[in-house]
Amino acid sequence: MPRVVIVGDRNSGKTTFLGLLYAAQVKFGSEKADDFRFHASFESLDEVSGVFQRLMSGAFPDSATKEGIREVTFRLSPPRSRLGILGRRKRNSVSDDSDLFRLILLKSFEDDMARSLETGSSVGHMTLNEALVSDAIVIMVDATELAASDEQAPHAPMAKVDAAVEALLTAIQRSRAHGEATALHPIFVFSKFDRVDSNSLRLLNLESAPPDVRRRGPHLAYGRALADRNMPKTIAAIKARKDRGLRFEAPAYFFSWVRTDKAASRGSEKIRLRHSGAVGWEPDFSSDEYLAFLTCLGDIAADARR
Ligand SMILES: Nc1nc2c(ncn2[C@@H]2O[C@H](COP(=O)(O)OP(=O)(O)OP(=O)(O)O)[C@@H](O)[C@H]2O)c(=O)[nH]1
Ligand SMILES: [Mg+2]
Repeated sequence: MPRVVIVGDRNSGKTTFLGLLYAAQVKFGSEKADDFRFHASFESLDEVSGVFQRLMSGAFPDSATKEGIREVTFRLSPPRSRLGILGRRKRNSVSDDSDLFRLILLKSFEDDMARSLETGSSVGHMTLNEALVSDAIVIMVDATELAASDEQAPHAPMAKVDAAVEALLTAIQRSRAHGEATALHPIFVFSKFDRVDSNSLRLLNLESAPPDVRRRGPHLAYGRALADRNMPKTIAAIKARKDRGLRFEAPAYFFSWVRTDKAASRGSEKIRLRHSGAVGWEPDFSSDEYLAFLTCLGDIAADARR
């Protein structure tokens, strides 16, 4: 079962991401029934659908649900077109065409990493153990914290996250150095992109919004520019070539946003809903990016089977 570990700063949008992933499942599960099937497993369904229902009522996850979710299991069926090769394999049942994923949220990630960086001790056991055997690592980058000017560089809010992720990757690298060659897929997800500071984009001569995800080259270049500038240590760790053991694949980049309106109560935001043919209503979010993300996971699973 492919394992996907999600890491990110506190309040970086991890739970919202899971809720929107569920929304994407609802959307594509009904619009493209035969292309995409994504079911939250029974154990995690209540919690994830709880977050989803909250989003549908216009609210972000509350602190109660924030505490709850640690892990989500879901099933993802590859699009029919990709079943060509698989179809030739002997399969016991139809459901075998799909992949069961484990999405694991590393809760104590930031604290764990900070502690080990300060004290020079090794990374917390739990954190490492979960990440050790993962096939992909989703690095949640809060787009509202991207560097907006050059002066900020050494003290950028992102520097701490960068150092923490670098430390995690290095630890994974070390622990897998003597094992058989394996691959780990780094996936950057830039969250809250509706709230990105235009200065942090202008700093890198980037357009005010990422290119359509179907324009693969420009989309990749856009994500790469942001990660290179804001997560330099992590990128260096990914690029460091090793002769043996773990191999980091080229990173993938996705952008998450949801449209919001000012709510009546001060300071809070309300999620805007939009009409959607199949489901009626859904949050107004970057569903194309989520579909591409799910496709990316499908490819990773197909890779792992080979
Ligand atoms: N405008 C906007 N705000 C967002 C978005 N995603 C998250 N937020 C804001 O960020 C807050 C935190 O989001 P969560 O999804 O709870 O973040 P988290 O990483 O799960 O937080 P913890 O579990 O507490 O570490 C939300 O309450 C929203 O205010 C987004 O796409 N757009
Ligand atoms: Mg959360």
